[in-house]
Amino acid sequence: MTQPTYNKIVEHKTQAKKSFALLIDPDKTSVHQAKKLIELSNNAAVDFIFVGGSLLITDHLEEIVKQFKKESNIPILLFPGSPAQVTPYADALLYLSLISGRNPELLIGQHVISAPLIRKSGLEIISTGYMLIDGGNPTTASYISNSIPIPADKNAIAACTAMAGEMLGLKLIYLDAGSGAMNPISEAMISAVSSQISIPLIVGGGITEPEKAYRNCMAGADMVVVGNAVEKDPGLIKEMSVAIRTASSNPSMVESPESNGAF
Ligand code: 1GP
Repeated sequence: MTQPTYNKIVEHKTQAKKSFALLIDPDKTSVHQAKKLIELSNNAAVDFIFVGGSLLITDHLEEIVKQFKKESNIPILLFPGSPAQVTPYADALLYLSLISGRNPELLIGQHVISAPLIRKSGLEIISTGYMLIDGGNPTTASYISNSIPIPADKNAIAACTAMAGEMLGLKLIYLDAGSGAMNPISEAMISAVSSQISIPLIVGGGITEPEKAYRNCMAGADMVVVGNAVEKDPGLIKEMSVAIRTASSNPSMVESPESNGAF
């Protein structure tokens, strides 16, 4: 099966081009607001759109995805909190395994139940090692997942978890402090993880400042995800995009695994 969306993510990484993903949570975004976000995303050259959330109270996820497909060429990746959040109209699905937790349901259980449905959807499937990191406050993701996030200062645990994910064959690692996290993930942890893996690294959760998005990229994030802050101030889309693009033109601060002394 072809993997155009994943290939694009890898291509960006190979070219040291940092990616900006805008997260749209259908529970917090009306179809009308989504239309505005499409326009802003097109203008700011957002690289990817993630759609999903930990809960799904509303029923317009599919409508938002269709609207985006109609008015934008930006690839749409489903970022599902549950198998209920799957629609064939997106480009790809982040097939998340919560490798930071020890809840078997989110490591493999839900996947077994949803596998036939997901295959039938025809979506491009991107297996993703999803890692929740403590962001200083309980987030919906940490509560719903019934798992303990990795402590924010345990960089070696995060690095080893990501390494294991890569060696198990996962294609992306997503470090997430959870939507609306009080503390975003530290650059030290991003750097420790990034230096130990070769697959693309996504970082999100609690990023409210373009400067932080820039620093995350410089620390080794290949893609930065922002949701909550943009819901509050859609004007940030442009600023985040500029900051992430600026990082693409500067050499990353990531050291090689041999020299960084992570262990
Ligand atoms: C959450 O990483 C995403 O899963 C984005 O987080 O909504 O806090 O930007 P925010």
